[in-house]
Amino acid sequence: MAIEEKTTPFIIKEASDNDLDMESLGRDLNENLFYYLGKSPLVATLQDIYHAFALTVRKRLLQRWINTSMAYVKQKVKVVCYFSAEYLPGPHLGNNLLNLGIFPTISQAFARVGANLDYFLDQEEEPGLGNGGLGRLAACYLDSLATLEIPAIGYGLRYEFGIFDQEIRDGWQAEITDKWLQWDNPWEIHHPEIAYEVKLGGCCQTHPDRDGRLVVHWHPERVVKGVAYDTPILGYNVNTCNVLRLWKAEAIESFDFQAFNKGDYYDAVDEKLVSENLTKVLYPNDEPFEGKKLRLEQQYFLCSCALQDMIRLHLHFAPNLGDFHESWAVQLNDTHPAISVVELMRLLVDERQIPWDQAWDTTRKVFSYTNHTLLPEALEKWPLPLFAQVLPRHLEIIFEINRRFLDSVRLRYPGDNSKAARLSLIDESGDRYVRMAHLACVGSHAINGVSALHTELLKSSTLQDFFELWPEKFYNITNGVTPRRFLALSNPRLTALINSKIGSDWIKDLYKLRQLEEFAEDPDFQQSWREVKLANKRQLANAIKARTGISVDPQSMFDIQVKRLHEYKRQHLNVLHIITLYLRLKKDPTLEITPRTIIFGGKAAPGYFMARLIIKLISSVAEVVNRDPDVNDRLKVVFFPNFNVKNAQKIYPAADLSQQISTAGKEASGTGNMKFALNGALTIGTLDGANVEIREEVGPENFFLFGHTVEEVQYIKAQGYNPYLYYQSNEHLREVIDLLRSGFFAHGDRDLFRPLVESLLYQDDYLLMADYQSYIERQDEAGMTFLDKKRWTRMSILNTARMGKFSSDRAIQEYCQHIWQVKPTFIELQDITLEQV
Ligand code: NBX
Repeated sequence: MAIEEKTTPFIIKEASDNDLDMESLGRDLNENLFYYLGKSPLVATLQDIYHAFALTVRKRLLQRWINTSMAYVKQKVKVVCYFSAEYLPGPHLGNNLLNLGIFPTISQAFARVGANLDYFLDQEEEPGLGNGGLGRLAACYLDSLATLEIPAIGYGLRYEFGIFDQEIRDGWQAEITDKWLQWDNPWEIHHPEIAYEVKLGGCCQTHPDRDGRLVVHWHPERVVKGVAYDTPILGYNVNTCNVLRLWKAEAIESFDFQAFNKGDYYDAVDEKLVSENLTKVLYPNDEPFEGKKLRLEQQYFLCSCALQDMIRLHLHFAPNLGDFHESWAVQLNDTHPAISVVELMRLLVDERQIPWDQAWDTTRKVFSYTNHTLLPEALEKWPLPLFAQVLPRHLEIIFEINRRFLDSVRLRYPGDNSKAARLSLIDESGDRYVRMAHLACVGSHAINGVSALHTELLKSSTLQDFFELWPEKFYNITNGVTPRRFLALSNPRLTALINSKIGSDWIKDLYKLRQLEEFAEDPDFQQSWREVKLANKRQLANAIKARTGISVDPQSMFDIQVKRLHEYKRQHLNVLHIITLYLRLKKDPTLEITPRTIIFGGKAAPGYFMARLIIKLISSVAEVVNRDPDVNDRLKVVFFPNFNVKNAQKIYPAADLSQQISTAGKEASGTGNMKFALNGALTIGTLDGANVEIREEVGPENFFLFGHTVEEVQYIKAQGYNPYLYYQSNEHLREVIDLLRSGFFAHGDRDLFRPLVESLLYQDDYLLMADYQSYIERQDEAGMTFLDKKRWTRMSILNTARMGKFSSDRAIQEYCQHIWQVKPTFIELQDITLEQV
């Protein structure tokens, strides 16, 4: 940053609108190339230019960020802290150009010198600091918070290795270590001066203090240092620039020379390695829950660093912590950061001697909790011995919270011991566990689900006892996605077409897309709409060819399912449909069908055998179908490797049909469903998660619905579900299963897919067999509808036009109003002098 001595001692230059003109951008780009990277344009690589350019843009963000943080401090605003163990922000450069409003000018400037901006954007390694929907939601929410000018900090972990890169080898998933930091990360600012000590393990002792009060001392087994790395998060078309603050674990002393002299060199190095291990790697399992000690340590490390940071910031400007809850609202992104409820109590009670009741009142006012799953196997519960080993003091505090909580429960439900046992923070039905969802509920003033259906199910099943106890604490806030990244940035063609009709206000107010409805039947508009889709499909077809070698026809229907691999998401139901179509073509090679390209993408948790096997199944079916002359290119199957944010931005805009086919009651919300529909894809889906609301918004006539409802699923299971009966009674289903188990797709190997087939025939927890027939019927209808170009295009336009509700801006406004009680703060861009600081 250019700091120059002038009349006042220091002035940060160019903190005004003219920092976005081409001259100043060009000058900074050259300077960064020369003086930061030490390169001349003659020898600079694409990566060098990307880097110099990123630094040029970052400078503009920092100017806005400093203005923003100073305004927050001066106006003593309430700040939202989003606590999340995962973030999937995607590449930053393109998004920052968009939000600064300079994407078109930059793109043209590159074109003028014969360069394609996309090549430079492509250089960026995305931070894969999350598994899937939950981490991406956190990133969408940071974008909306900044765009809505809400003071906010995202707190998370700076994993050195994020989610693995996926390759497909011989049809199987191979995991490659993610190296997102290998070229240095120009977006982050390392703050070694913002660091906190985090204690782990050991034991606790109680001593009287000078006044005779009992004080607890925690004697940890080890202490790790958390260091801040900040990434600026700029809003769209505003000066608000918030921050994503990620913590890296380091050893307390970076190198212990004394130990070296004493001959303990390896111990000293060991200590460093053990400490740094804490934030080495993201756990690549979404669900089910796995009780690993290092993961508990990671969770606690995040919470302790974040809360210590908030307390430091608070005490910078306030005399004490008495009004802490008036200045901060913390959202817990699932239970991963739920230990922060206990950590805040410890910091207030043990470290600042605040009376328990006051501390508890503050804590409950500060926290609120979002639940993202109903799957019982995904709920976090830590074995007591493990918990005691890592966080001995926290366990004591949990016992005390629980004692007081259960006392109040007993008063409310006299004599109902089973109620108390069900609500308890400790599961004592067998081995003892700490139930993190219960801790989050008790320690929060608000609890929310992520779609209307999910919230209803939370209230009637997973958190039923809590709902009965505190109905006023429950809210639904249906998820949303940012229209900036997932339409304006990723689909420039559609954006230009929409803008030509209704202007660009929809980027900040997605309900404005409704104005497109009046053009839904306009032949010229329809024609342009189809041309845009076709161009996007061509682009994806090229990427598919480059990544997989498979040629696909852009005129065919692009029928896409991209999301984490999971049995409940039923990618294998999609495969049953492919085999059904294949068999039809084999029986009658002259059959007229709608040509389809069925595209899959998504990662499987490395230890999830069935999910990995489903990837192998998709690849194996693809191998047979794609080269069978009887099929004659009318059916193509593609597994697009390494589905991440960057690839997603190419995929959503090219979809005709979006597959959202989870078993009803299993997908909390889904957000891919929203991204597809926003880009004009029609959905084939079940009444699950946010599909229900998407269908309501777009109209049932513009949505291909199939499958059993939640109530029907419950009923079928209660009756004693027998999937084998469906196999026996449905001839087509039987042919599909028989072909699968004959070894036809496995070079004659009858064993390869046996686990899948047997699970379907004899277990079928996710009701594929029960939903098969209605799925096939709706797929047939989708295929027929696609041939009616006018009708399809109308439906597609109406899907986009009616997506207003699914903007993350709407979701964040609801959080602000109902849960956080925070308001926007307008940020003016001005020069800053050191005197002001
Ligand atoms: O959160 C997802 C849900 O499955 C989606 O339905 C929902 O739309 C999305 C956002 O609300 N959950 C999810 O992505 N979970 C994880 O990624 C996860 C990560 C780590 C972990 C457990 C779950 N230990």
